[in-house]
Amino acid sequence: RLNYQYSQRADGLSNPLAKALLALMEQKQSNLSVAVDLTKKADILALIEKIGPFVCVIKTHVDVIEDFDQDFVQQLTALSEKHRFFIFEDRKFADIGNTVKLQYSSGVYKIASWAHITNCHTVPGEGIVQGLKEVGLPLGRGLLLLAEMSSKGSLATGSYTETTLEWAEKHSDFCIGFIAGRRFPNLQHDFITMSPGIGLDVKGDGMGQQYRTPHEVIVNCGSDIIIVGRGIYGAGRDPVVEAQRYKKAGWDAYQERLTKK
Ligand code: UP6
Repeated sequence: RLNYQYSQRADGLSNPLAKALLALMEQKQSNLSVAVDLTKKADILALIEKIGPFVCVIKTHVDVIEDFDQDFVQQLTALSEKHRFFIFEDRKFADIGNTVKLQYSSGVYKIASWAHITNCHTVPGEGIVQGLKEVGLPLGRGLLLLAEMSSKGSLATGSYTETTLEWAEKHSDFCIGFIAGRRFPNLQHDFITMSPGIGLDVKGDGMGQQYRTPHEVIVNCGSDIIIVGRGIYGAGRDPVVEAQRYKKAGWDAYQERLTKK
């Protein structure tokens, strides 16, 4: 499957959102997701307006937005339609099934009502996937399981990661893939692998984050989507220039992988 084009792989995934995402990546020639970790609504929307044309997924952390409101959701949704990208709320749910159902559907954010994709830790057990699925599947949403983390000293390794893969296989109607640093071989179903901790210029952030290049992650490790945050809009950077640079780096790496024997 490493040599398959994203669009060819769409047939092998059962979740309609996963199919649509793979098709969009091929159309936009982008495997770039930008992690928009800013705290003001206007700054976030202005950044997305600029970089929207270059991304397949915009990743949010809505709980850091100081002036979050329903208008933000409407504007974000309008931008996702205008520039054609999917919205991934990086909520990292981590509670029992019943609680995550409420956190996903209700409260201030009502994440399930607008985020195409969300994700969860598997530390509480399989019930977390069941709970989120009850809310998300009827809405046509997709879930990513955190199989690994990019940060130093992460405990998501070994048998933790292995069991996470089993649950994804079991719930492949709703689980579209993983947050991980590499593609996992020998799975029954095909999944989309999204990798954070991507940087072309620096190796870390002094708080445990570890950066690798798009080439390393896509070509050497078989991941599908690079997630880039501060590399795009960090101090002194021009987000449009950087978004194009990371888009090219990610797409060139994918092209190289397709030709790899
Ligand atoms: N993220 C990681 N590592 C993980 C999972 N998620 O960095 O294992 C998320 C962070 C942040 C983004 O929450 O939003 O990816 C990375 O941002 P950066 O490129 O600015 O480091």
